Amino acid sequence: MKDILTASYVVEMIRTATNMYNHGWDERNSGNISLLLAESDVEEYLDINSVQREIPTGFELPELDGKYFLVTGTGKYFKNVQYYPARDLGILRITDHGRTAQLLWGYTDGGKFTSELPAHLMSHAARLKENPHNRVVMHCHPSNLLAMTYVHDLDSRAFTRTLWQMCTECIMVFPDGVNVLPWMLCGTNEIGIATAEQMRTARLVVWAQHGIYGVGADLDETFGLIETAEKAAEIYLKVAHLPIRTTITDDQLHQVANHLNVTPREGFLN
Ligand code: 2HA
Ligand code: ZN
Repeated sequence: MKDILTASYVVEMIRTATNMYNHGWDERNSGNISLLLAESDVEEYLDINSVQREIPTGFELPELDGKYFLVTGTGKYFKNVQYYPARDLGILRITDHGRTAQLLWGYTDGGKFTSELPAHLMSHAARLKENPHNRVVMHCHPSNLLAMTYVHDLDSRAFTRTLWQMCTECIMVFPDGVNVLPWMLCGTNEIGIATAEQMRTARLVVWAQHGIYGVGADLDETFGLIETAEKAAEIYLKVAHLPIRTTITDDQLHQVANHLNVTPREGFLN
């Protein structure tokens, strides 16, 4: 069997966590990533009949039974993942109607999956219904998006419109917009259910005064989605306190969308 540390999905996960840390999005133990794996991807590197431990998830989600995920560990620092991947990452198989995660590899210090597993797995289930190619759920604490939730209207339409107006290509990268949840207690099934519900209509969900969730078909695409929204929030914070003399109009946003063949979220443009 091949060495799991050479698997492209493990290598990419390590690079992504490191890059997110270097962007300042994941201070201390913040942030978490989950990546859906095909059984064939896992079998190449691990004996899938050799379960190291069974860990209760604390919720039910029958539609993910039999699915495999590479998931960052709870309490682990993204800056360290590159040095201790077998300790800070784990490969899980979901069973028992979603109630149990079978650990096949990782969390070697006796640790377990991220405290935000409910939001991750519920978001995977919700997004797979919208896009069968979805593989990634990513959470982090980018400073500008977070800051924006203190000074901007938290209505999803208003928040999205502001981001779209900050950089011409935002509407191309997230035509489905951004959904915003008010402050809620993190790490709970309740915030997981609320996040998954918002994921039905957008691939980005902001948690006010906390951070953001992004989803996508691969790690690069999902990173790029969050990166683009964070850049727009940065521009917003640079200009919000200055007299605004010009902006991107709705007519211009329609022109960009038509030119790039994307459909903006229904009702978000005038
Ligand atoms: O501790 O970011 O939301 C990881 C988190 C919790
Ligand atoms: Zn967080």
